[in-house]
Amino acid sequence: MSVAALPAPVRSDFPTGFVWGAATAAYQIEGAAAEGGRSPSIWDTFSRTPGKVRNGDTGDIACDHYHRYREDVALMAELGLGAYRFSLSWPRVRPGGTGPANETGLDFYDRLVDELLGKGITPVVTLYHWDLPQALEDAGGWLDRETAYRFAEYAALAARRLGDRVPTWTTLNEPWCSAFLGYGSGVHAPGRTSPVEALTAHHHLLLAHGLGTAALRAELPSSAQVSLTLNLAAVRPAGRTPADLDAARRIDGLANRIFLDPVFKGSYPADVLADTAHVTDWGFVHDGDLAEISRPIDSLGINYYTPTVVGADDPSDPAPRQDGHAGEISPWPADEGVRFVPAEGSRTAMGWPVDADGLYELLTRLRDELPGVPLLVTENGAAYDDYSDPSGAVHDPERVAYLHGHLDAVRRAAADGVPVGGYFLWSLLDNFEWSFGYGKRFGMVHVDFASQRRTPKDSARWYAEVIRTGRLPEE
Ligand code: IFM
Repeated sequence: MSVAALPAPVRSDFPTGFVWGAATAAYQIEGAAAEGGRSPSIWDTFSRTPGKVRNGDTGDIACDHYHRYREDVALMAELGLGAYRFSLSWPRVRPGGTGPANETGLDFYDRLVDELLGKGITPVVTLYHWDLPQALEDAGGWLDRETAYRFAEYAALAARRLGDRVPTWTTLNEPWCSAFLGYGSGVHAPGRTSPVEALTAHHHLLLAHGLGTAALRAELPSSAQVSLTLNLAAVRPAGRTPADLDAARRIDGLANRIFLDPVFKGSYPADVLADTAHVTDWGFVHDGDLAEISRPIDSLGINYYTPTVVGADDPSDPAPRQDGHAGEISPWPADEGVRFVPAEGSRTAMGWPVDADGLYELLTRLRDELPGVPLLVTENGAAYDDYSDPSGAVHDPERVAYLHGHLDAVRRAAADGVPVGGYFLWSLLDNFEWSFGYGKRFGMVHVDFASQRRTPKDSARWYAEVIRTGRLPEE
């Protein structure tokens, strides 16, 4: 055989076995809020509270995925996804937060998992993506450490039913948001605004992660992977003055090290404890909690959208302090003296600056600080004001450019030795974007919420081609 007859070598830009996926969350897409025995969650309550969610939107119907999951899985298969990251609705699996599992709720996830596996798509389950059963909130929510024990029980019930077919389990999605937006700035459910409560909830969420990890290990086959997903921040100082550097240290502590240290080292960072000493004495940390929280996990999920630039506050500047989370009250406990500075660059429809280097910075930092911990990019994507043109097509060149830049950052990081094993685009579908309602479209598939018609945007076709070839096209 002549050399010329050999097939062209197939060379991927990404590591061997790289997982290509997309992500969603239960409350954002499922709908069927009152079906199959599901009880209300804190987001049902919050979205019904006047003024909390734009336009009064709720997740009652959302993308109606509960009824249309077959169509959605078929779309995933058409796009060539290798994995699908979705969350279970705690109030669907264990309505009211205590007692036996709701078999009807678990039946839905059974069907979804089987549908995925039937199409060769690996299910990746998140247990908590912010929809706490309202009954547990009424009993104290994340301010009560008992909630962490209820979470572990729920984890066990879910793993018992689905653990034979789901290889990867994530305890929590973005506990920073649950604690700091839910209890700090109040822009997320349950809508509380107290720095000490934000830190208390933070600790109890981490305790839930630790107890949940143990519960999962007890139920799952030894081959199963247990993970945690954090929205870590790529924190940059606005300038080089000591005050700017100190502001960056403080926010790095509250965004990153307040999670990474307890989970991977079994301790809270001394500087964070000192910075927050006027807020709390951290008496909610009990003996043994940090040993629970630091149980080994198999990988760390990273959600990245935009960098965080901070400097020293300038009291003479009348501009309101901003942190990109839509609230007037700061989500950060003990951020006195810190000013959030908009990063450079074009912005998405969320107003978030586009900066792919932040993802590279974050991934390489984790390579250096957590040697040997496998990483997954469990969310990355952008909202734009997409619309369907008269021919029915949805052209979203900005999203394609965003994805291209961020996937290139992942490619560069992998080439520089970061053990990053996969990428999950946020999101599969346009969906309920929390306090922004349906006004912000993150999907690679457009959803017409009146008709529930799904239309893959240009970005979906682009992503499918990247998956097929394993390569990023030339710009
Ligand atoms: O929609 C959210 C998701 O639920 C969690 N991560 C960020 C996304 C975009 O805001």
